[in-house]
Amino acid sequence: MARALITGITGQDGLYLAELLLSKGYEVYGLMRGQNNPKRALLEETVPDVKILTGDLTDLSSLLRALNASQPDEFYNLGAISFVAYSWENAHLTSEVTGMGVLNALEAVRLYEGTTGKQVRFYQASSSEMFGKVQQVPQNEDTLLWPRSPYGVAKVYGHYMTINYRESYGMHASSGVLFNHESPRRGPEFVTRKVSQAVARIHLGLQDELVLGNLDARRDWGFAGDYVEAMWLMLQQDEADDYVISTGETHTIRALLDAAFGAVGVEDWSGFVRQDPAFMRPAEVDLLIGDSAKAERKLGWKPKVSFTELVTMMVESDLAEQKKLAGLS
Ligand code: NDP
Ligand code: GDR
Repeated sequence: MARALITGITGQDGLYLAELLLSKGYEVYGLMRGQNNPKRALLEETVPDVKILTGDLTDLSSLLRALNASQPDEFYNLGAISFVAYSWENAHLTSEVTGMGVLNALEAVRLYEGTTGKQVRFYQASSSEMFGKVQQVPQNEDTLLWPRSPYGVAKVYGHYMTINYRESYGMHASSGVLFNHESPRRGPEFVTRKVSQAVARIHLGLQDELVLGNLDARRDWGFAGDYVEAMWLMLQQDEADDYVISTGETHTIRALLDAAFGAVGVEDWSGFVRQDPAFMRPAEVDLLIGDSAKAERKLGWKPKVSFTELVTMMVESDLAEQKKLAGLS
């Protein structure tokens, strides 16, 4: 039975990846941080077969302990401080976790491989935020990186460190440059979920308005369930490599609002949405649109869920959740 260790197990992608690997017959271990993590109950309810180990990406010895306990064939490094807006206020912490945390994970795997003689295939969760200031459209594996946030800078460090460990030590280390991917499990601080939750609440008469920042930014949004399949496919290849994972379509936040309000039959949402500079970023990533031709050619990967299907899925899920919370169902 193949074994996998996932950092970031309590996050959106950790849950989907754990479900995917369990369905393939893997023994799945998840690294969870903190002595009393509030997401433990959700984790145990969603994927009860995951074996939970405690540890933190900033603590190398905890990673080594987790490797020794799980003896994995595959290590998926999904753990990070992942909210871009937060990274300006917590630049040092973001660098420690999202940047240096990758070095700790790679180093732990290298040391583990050295003492056990086993090979561990490594996946690094890199990001389209690394592209930052628009240099080329669409963005692919060769596009110049010009990050625009402390988060983006930290991800660039982790990306190149992954490549460096592959080239220096021959490690099977791959970096997936994933564009935004969403789901009903997306954290409510991210714009898609903030919108789907608010639309559900407005529709049910539980909320009057939705306050947002920049409505003109464009993102290439896909479904998280599709994207974790790409992570797994990368580690099944004979050679480790880097891949852009995206849909190849881009939409503004305004188009997101059209789709989300449209899902509850509202065509003109202008009376419900207010802009507030508090949600604007010191430097914005204006346009993301990915070119995943390499992933399609080499991994046979293509996204399945469309933008409209994704937004509708999220609004419907939030409608059901909000009704339950408000005692309406
Ligand atoms: P989430 O924010 O949902 O999850 C992040 C995970 O990292 C959580 O499990 C969190 O644990 C964990 N974590 C935070 N700090 C630490 C730490 N010090 N040590 C160990 N674990 C820690 O992110 P997603 O699931 O959306 O994303 C997964 C990864 O993919 C992240 O690295 C993200 O940056 C990257 N990515 C995401 C994209 C997206 O669109 N979703 C696109 C491209 C890249 P806790 O619950 O305890 O806070
Ligand atoms: P992003 O996602 O920064 O792309 O990072 P987010 O959903 O936070 O922002 C997307 C765009 O929406 C604009 N926006 C707002 N964003 C938020 N969160 N809240 C608002 O009120 C709001 N109003 C407008 C933003 O300015 C931005 O342009 C996500 C994370 O998952 C990263 O970890 C990941 O690496 C990248 O996607 C790819």
